[in-house]
Parts: sequence; structure tokens; C-alpha cells
Amino acid sequence: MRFLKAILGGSAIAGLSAFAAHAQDVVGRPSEGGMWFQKPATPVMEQLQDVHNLVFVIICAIVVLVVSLMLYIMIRFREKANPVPSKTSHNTMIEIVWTIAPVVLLLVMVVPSMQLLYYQDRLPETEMTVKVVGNTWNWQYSYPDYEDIDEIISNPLDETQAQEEGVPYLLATDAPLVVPVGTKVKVLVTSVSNMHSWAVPSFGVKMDAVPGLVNETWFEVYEEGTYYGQCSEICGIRHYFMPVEVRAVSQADFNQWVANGGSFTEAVADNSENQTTSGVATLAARD
Ligand SMILES: [Cu+2]
Repeated sequence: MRFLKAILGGSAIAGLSAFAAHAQDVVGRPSEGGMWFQKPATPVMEQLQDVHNLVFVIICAIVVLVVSLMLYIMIRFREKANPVPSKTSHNTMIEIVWTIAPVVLLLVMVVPSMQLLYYQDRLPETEMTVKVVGNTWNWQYSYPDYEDIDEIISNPLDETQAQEEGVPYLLATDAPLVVPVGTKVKVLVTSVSNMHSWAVPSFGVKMDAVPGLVNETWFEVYEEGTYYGQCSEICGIRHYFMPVEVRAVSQADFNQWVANGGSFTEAVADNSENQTTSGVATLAARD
């Protein structure tokens, strides 16, 4: 975070360093050799995990049952032990069971999964909107509700920069999407010239960005922190180089950010005697 460096380079900035410490807490990113899901950061992701766990248990049970039956049949009815094979071709009971059982299982899975599908898709009374545009190749964010916030062009940090700042290369960006926690955020996703997909695993959000079409989804982040994702539609030569970074901050910090015209560092300008340094800090944070 360059703006942090700029801040730390200065002297009197008590309030902001508290914020900075918060924003540094990364809560949504992949871990080395990690398995399963990232910690859910939104209600949608929580429910996605629940549905996944339900389906996972069912499919494991099916695999165990089918493999056991096959082993049993292979051993019990092997040719050596059964020189005269059975001529059975129908068994009404078994046929009824193997028709009804899958239907019941499908119903057990379809109800929660359809509910979730509509929950993800439905736009409850969202409190603010962000517009996400997939460019060739970077993400562009804008805030239709806040006229003073300029469009944000979000590019990944190069490898040296990422190392210097101790952030993950190919995930960290120079300008994250900033949202408040505990707020239902409507996301409008579109693209300029080719298809992308705006995805943040810990949000349970993966929305196609299609030229000429505006897709909608929403999220509500529980916890302050930084959340990473990636373009999830193979979009072209720089597909690997358009990560998604979302910074969730408290409502108060978000209001401050909006009041500062999309910058965290203006607060320094207000508190600091050295306006010039702060100006540089602001530019550094936003370039
Ligand atoms: Cu892409």
C-alpha cells in the first residue's frame, strides 16, 4: 500500500493508522496449499457453503453405496462361484426403489439450491451501487451514487511492487474497489470489448461481464479487510493479469473516503501542517 508508506513517512496521523491497521487485515485470499473454501465473507457465500456441504455428503454416500454394491456383486456373483448364471431380468421392487430414490435425492438438493439461486440473484433493497466494467485488460469501478468519486482503474501491482509491499502478486492491485461493511451493495457488471467475469471467492460472487449486457448481483460484506479475486472468464492474453481487490471498510471510514473524493489520505491533509506532503501522498495513493 503506497498510501500507507506515504502516511508512515509523515509524522502526526493517529486516526488514520488505526484505519490502516484494519485495512491491512486480509481476510479473503487463497492460502498456499489450501483446501476447501475461503472463509465466507458474505451471507451468500455462507449459504453456498451450506448447499455445497449438503450435496457433498449426498454424493459421498452415493459413491460409497455404488462402489460397495459393485464390489459385492463382483465377489458374490463371480463366475467361479456361479457356474449357472441367474436368468433374472426384472425386479419390480428394485426398479421402483432406484427410480424413486434419485428423485427424492434430487428434490432434497434442488430446494435449497434453487432458493439460494434466487437469493443470490434477487436484489434486496440494496443501499448503494457499484458499477464494474471489464476493460481489455483491467477492471474499472465507478460509484453512480457518489458523483464526486472518479472512476477507479484497477491494475495489478507488478511483481517487484507486490513484494515490496508484502501483498500477493497477481491478486493485489493499485486501486481496490472500496465498499462499506454491513451494506447491501448492488453490483452492475458489464464489459467493453470481450467477456470477463468479476469473481471474489469469499463473497460467493462470480458474475460474467459481457459487452452490451449489464448483469446484476449483490453482496454484503461482514468484516473489514481486503478480499481478493480474479477474472474468471478466459478473456485473452492478459486474463491472468486482471485480479480483483475489494477493500471493505467501516461505514465511517467509507463516508470519510467519499467525503475525500475517493481517497483515504485527504484526512492527513486536514490534520497535517504540511499540505504539500499530503498532496503527494494522495497522488501516490491514487496513481
Ligand atoms: Cu478478463
